[in-house]
Amino acid sequence: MNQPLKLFDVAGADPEVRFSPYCWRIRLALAHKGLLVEAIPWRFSEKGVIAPSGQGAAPVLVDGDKWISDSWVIAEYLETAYLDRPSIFGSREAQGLARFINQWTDAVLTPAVARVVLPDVPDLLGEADHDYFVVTREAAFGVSFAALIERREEALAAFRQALQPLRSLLVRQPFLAGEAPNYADYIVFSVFQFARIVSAVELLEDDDPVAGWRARLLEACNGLAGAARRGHS
Ligand SMILES: N[C@@H](CCC(=O)N[C@@H](CS)C(=O)NCC(=O)O)C(=O)O
Repeated sequence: MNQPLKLFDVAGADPEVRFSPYCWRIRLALAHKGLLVEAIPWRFSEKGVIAPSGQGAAPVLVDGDKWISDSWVIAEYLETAYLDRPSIFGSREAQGLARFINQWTDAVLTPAVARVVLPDVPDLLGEADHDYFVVTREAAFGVSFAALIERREEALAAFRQALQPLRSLLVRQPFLAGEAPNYADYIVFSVFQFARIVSAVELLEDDDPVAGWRARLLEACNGLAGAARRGHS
C-alpha cells in the first residue's frame, strides 16, 4: 500500500513537456487527494510499456499489481480506493454530474480545442511519434493539419462559442464545484492546460470569466498546473 503510485503520462521529445488532457485531470485528482505519484514520461510509440493495462492509451495508473486505464475509470478508482483522502467528487450525486461533464468535455470541448491547437503538437514530438501523430489525428478529424492551420481563426471562434454554458456559470461562482475546485473543474481545465502546453495561441479574451477560473486552477493544488513546462517559448 505504501509503494508510490505510478502514472504513465504522455510526454513530448522533452520528457518534461506533459500535454495530455486526460493525464492532466488525473494528476490534479491525485494532488487533490494528496497522493504521491511518479509521473513517468510515456510516448505513443511505447505501447509495449503499458501493455499490461490491456490497451494502448495513457493515462495508465499502476497501483501495486493493479493496472488501470481510462481517466474516468482511474478517477472512480482513486475515489473508492482512497476514501480516507479528500473526495474528488464531493458526493455520489456530484459524481454522476461529473460524469456528464466528462462526456460533454470529451465530446464537445476537447475536439473544439483540438481544431485550434492540434497542428502545434507535432513540433513537440520526437521522431518516433511525429508521423504517427499526424496520420492518426488527420484521420480522426478527417482534415489535414494544413487545413486546420488555415481555419484556425474560425475554430477559435467556435471554441469560444462552445464555452458559453461554462461562462454563464463562472460569473456566478468561482469554480464548477462551487467555492473550491474538484474533479469537475479538473476535467474541463485539463483541456485548457493541454492547449497552454502545446500552443502559443491564446484561447480566451482577457475579460472572459473563464480566464479568471483558468488562472485559479493554474494555482490550485500548490500550483501544479501553473508550474508545468510549456513546449514553446
Ligand atoms: N478515454 C481515454 C482517452 C485517453 C487518450 O486518448 N489518450 C491519448 C493521449 S491524449 C493516447 O494515449 N492516445 C494513444 C494513441 O494515440 O496512440 C481517457 O479518458 O483516458
